[in-house]
Amino acid sequence: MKERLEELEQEAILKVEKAETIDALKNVRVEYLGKKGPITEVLRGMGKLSKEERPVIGQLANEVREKISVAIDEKQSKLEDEALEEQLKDESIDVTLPGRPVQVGGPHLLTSIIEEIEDLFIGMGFDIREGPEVETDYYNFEALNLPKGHPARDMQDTFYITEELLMRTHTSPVQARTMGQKDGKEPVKMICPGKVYRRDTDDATHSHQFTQIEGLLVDENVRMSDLKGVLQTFAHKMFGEEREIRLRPSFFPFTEPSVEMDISCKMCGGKGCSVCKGSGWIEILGAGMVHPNVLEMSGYDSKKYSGFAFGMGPERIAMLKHGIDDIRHFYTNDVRFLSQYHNA
Ligand code: 2NL
Repeated sequence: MKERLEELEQEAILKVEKAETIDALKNVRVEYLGKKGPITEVLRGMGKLSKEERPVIGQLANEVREKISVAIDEKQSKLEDEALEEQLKDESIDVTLPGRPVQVGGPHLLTSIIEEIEDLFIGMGFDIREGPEVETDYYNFEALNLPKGHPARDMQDTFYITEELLMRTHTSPVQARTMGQKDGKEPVKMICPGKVYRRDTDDATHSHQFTQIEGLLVDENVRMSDLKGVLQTFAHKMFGEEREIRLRPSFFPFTEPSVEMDISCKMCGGKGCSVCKGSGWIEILGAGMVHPNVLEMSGYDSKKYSGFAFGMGPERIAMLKHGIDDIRHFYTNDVRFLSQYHNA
């Protein structure tokens, strides 16, 4: 019996060593230490032994059982440690790996252009003003020397809400409102960016909704040379110091005299090319000295006060600056177009 127990011990220890999984180890435990196991069987047969042998074999059987049990427990915790180690290795995060790229948005090109123009004029001491997009006939037309029936109204046909309310056709009403607030006493030095509307058929260069930035400076002794100096500074900052400007006579109902400003063509340096259509000059804005009627209607004494005003289209400025050939690109919001200008 003693030999049998020693044999069982060796056998079991060998199986414990060979067990590579927790399940396999569990089977060894059941096989050797279970109720139907060989050690239990040995103990059951002890009745045949002599009085002297019984405690010796009993003690040995318990020792063998204990040794096998300890071996199984040790192996068990070793396997569990290994499993945990493995799991931690699988679940570990490499914090040095680059992150997944996230699509980052940015300002719309028109927003960037408008903010750039705003910054230039803020730098020259102009305020930024905003006003309603649904306007009265009075502020959109009357106050700007465009009485009912004036032929220039046809050019600015728009979306009417009622007889007297309409979508503004330009940002000039913001200027008329601002002058009105000053009671004809204080100077005005402002620009007003915003959306405007006209009843137009959309194509590569026309849109029924677009943006405008107008500027107005009213004070005592404001002259045409002030207009020229401010607009030249603007052109140099916006398009480059090497660009020249040119003022051509024009007509607007709200200014007299009126001019259109061109900048020299960068593509050909003034020689004439396809961009400037052979002339060497590119038109960028309209301007003029504020018509005395407009000053008087807003409460200014036109003998004491004078002013200049100008208006430009940010779409056109952006198209010239970036060589964009279709105004509809600004409004159709194709990210393949827009994302090109996120750092513009
Ligand atoms: C253009 C031309 C212009 C003005 C806008 C203006 C406003 C007041 C008084 C006088 Cl309140 N004038 N605005 C003057 C001349 C030209 O815009 O081609 N815009 C895109």
